[in-house]
Amino acid sequence: GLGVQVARQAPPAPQAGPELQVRRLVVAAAVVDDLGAPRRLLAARRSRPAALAGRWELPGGKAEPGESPEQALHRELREELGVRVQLGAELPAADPAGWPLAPTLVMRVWWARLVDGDPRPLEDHDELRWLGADAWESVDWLAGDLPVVRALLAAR
Ligand code: 9L3
Ligand code: MG
Repeated sequence: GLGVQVARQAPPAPQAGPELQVRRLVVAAAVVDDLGAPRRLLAARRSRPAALAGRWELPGGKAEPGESPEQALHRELREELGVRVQLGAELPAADPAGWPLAPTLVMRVWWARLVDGDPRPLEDHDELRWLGADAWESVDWLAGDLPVVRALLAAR
């Protein structure tokens, strides 16, 4: 034959419509005592909303429009815990967009270490706890945070 190749028709691109959901970005920190050899991990117990109260999470929150994820994380840790941190590497997620929390929320997580301030539960939390090396799974993590904590354990 002449070897003429006919490209297969590509499937039509999906149309943007009301079903196309943009996921909000949540950023969170694995605050540890030592970025090189993490032993203790900081866990924070949510006080609100009621549906999440009493469950533990990695501190953080929603990035605002115009903020980089790292800027958002520094702001959240200052507001929630009253601390300044140095960020280490991001914990890679299977989906480069981050760890799924909900249909409309995806979370990215960075290792971090304190550089200034003693963490205090200033908003949205009623208790903070340093989890020892063998106790990272010892609290009732939010469902979305549990796979993240397991990946932190595997990576540390
Ligand atoms: N969330 C889950 N795990 C986390 C963080 C920081 C946040 N480690 C969820 C809880 C809320 C939403 O993301 O549904 C937004 O978090 P925030 O802004 O209320 O802290
Ligand atoms: Mg928060």
